[in-house]
Amino acid sequence: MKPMILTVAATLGLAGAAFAQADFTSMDADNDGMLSMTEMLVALPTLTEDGFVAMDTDEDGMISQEELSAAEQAGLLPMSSEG
Ligand SMILES: [Ca+2]
Ligand SMILES: [Ca+2]
Repeated sequence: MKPMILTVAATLGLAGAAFAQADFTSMDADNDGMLSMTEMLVALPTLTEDGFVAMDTDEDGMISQEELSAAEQAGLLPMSSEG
């Protein structure tokens, strides 16, 4: 999955940024600008560790807004049925 995600992230640009902004801000409970697995699970109770790792394209253990946006565009988020 990772090569595909990286391609999406590289080609996405800012296309999904506006959409992801609201979700990201609301999900970032401690406002540190990054989403932890715990924070992701609040919004996405069905998220698995594998799913989290798949989103974490730079493997720093946290999801950035760019990573969330890329995951959204790649259809990795359980909540991304539309939009
Ligand atoms: Ca956070
Ligand atoms: Ca990351």
